[in-house]
Amino acid sequence: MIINAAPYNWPYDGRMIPERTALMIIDMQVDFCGEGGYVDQMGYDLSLTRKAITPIKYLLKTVRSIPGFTVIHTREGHRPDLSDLPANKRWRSKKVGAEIGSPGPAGRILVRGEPGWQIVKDLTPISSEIVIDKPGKGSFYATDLDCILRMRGITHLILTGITTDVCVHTTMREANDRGYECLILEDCTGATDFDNHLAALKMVAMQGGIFGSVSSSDKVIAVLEAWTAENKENSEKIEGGI
Ligand code: C5J
Repeated sequence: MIINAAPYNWPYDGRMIPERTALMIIDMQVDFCGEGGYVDQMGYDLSLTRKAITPIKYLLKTVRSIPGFTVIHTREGHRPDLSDLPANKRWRSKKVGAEIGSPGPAGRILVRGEPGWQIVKDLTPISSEIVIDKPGKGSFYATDLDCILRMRGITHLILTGITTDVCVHTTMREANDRGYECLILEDCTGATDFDNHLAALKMVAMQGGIFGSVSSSDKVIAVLEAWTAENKENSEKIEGGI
């Protein structure tokens, strides 16, 4: 399987193998795209981050139908006692009117277990999917993500979620440095500023794909559906003794 992408068709090695690929859905939490959450409290336009929900939902439906494909959700958040919250992160959030740990309409901001920290209903993980809780922007920092990926033999990552310029980008950079082959989907990501979303995608594509390649969910879905149909046809032929 090869996905039409820019600046190069993905992956570089010409073969996307479901068992070696993970769909990463980063921080699709109420705090980042829901009313009363962290991003809303900071006064940003929620439609810019919410736009990723529907395309991810359709992609997730397709991916869930493919045996062996790993799905990983991440959640940014801190312990209720805030013992994993750096003082500067807290100070900055207070400065913009959304202090991490303080009470808000969606519960304590960016605190684990609170309503705002939950993944939005449309993308609720199912029991076979992995959920990574992270205190930082990158999904590799202070988590067991790398260990889980290596145990499963995963070498290729499809990145979706929010925000394009912060947690998705940080994760993509971390993954790229660890040798994972990354694809980011422009319609399945979003930022608190549209120009930053575009700039983040542009950054990926520089220098021949400095962090990987860029595509969209329709292209991935089309390839996965064609692969499923072909597999079905082949297994029918085997069953029919052809
Ligand atoms: C931010 C994130 N922007 N998930 N977090 O603070 O991108």
